[in-house]
Amino acid sequence: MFNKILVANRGEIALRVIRAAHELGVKAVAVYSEADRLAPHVLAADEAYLIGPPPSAQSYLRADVLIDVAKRCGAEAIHPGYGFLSERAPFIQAVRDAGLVFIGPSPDAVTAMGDKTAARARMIDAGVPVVPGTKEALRDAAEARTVAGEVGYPVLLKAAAGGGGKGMRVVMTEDEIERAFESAGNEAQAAFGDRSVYIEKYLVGPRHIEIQLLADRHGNTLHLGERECSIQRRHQKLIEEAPSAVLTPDERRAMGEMAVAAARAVNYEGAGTVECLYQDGEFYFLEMNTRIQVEHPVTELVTGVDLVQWQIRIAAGEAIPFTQDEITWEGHAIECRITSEDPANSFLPSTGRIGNLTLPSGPGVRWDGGIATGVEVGLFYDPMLAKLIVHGPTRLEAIDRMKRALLELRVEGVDTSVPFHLRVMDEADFRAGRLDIRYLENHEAELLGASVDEELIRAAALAAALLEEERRTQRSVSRPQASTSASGGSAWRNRAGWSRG
Ligand code: MV4
Repeated sequence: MFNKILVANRGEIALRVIRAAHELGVKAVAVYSEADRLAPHVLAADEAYLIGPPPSAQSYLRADVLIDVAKRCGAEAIHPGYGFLSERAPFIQAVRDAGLVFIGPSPDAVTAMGDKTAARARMIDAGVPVVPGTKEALRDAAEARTVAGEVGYPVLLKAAAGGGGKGMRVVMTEDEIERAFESAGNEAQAAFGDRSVYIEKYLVGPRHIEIQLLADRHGNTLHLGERECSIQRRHQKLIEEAPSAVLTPDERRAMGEMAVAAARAVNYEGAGTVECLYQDGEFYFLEMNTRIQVEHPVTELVTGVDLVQWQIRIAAGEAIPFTQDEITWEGHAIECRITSEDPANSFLPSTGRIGNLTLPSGPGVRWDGGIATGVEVGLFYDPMLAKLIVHGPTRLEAIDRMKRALLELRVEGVDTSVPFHLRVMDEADFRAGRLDIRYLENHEAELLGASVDEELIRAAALAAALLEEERRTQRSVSRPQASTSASGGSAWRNRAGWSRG
């Protein structure tokens, strides 16, 4: 096992990796930008190094600086988290060239999956089902017209270098195909410096279901089941769960075996995810994410497998000691991404200094956060502040547990997505498991309007504050120490002091 690793990330995922390292007896080194001097990941690490000004291009994306820090502090490996440098093959190669271990897959595997047409071709060769369409990029608009005619409308044009929806165009009828080919190409060129696009049959209203994988360098490639990720807005997931409400054990096995075949086809190592579209019992490979994903905790809660620990163990050369048959799924887990965005205002990013923070806890509740009181939330980084994850015996119990936890959570100082999540937990289609990738668009009116829930939260918070205040006064009469140990003046601080006393 390593003695020390460098965590090349920030926020909740940096903390998550630091925690996994510490549980393995590994020292964790943080890096931070000038905007993150007071960030929780800096405090949690054994050492921390300033790497540059707030913009990511001058800090968290500085491959050279990160490798230099790792070498100087004596770290043997680098964990990239997600985003930033996590899926950049040249960075992985540079880490290796510096004599360090990249905690993740090989640069070849990342490159193979990064080019979407190349990945599709490889998957077809490996017998993995893909959506009907072209194996290669289209040469010109005329070819687009021919192929679209063969595949049958509606079709979807996708950027070969893409992913995440950029350079994508739905084409409903033949008269739109040439214009769409040009505009998809232009967008792909602007976003990825590569105008290649290809065609797939457009599926209307599928679910987005993905399979978690773990692979070591001793020939073990296992799947840990699926996550249902259909609740998203503009390709940003908002709520994820495991297992999916619809998969049968046979479908889970089939999808898992498909994902394992996909990983084996690129000699995959580490934790990875195969994203699929699922409709009417059929599933199709979409792309593979060659990193740990934001939503990994729901899989951890239902399988009991610590994915981040295994990333580190696998990178250190360990073999996975359990078999596919030993992976079992228990109960139901749900994750809500808590973002600094105002759902009542089209998810407008909200900025400010985090004030009082009351975190949910109790049975089946997990908080993977990257914020603390006093931390400034700006616009330099992703608006995701934290993830609230719950686990319960059944899906409905998990939903009601999530409601309870969301009502316990109080984040002062910025607007958050919490009111949105509360509404989803009460929404009939969600509760019935009737989900597809159009869920949010189809429920916009109920989920994003003027906020009744906020009133409820405020009323509940006020009631709780009054109750705490009353308890505090009573307690200070019977046990005077209690009131002096509670340092701040607010009822919320006293609440923490009380629960610990
Ligand atoms: C599709 C599709 C329908 N049919 N492909 C969106 C991002 C990229 N990763 C793939 N995406 C899609 N590909 C075919 N042939 C619909 C989407 C899609 C989507 C997929 C997953 C999650 C959310 C989505 C939202 C809109 C469209």
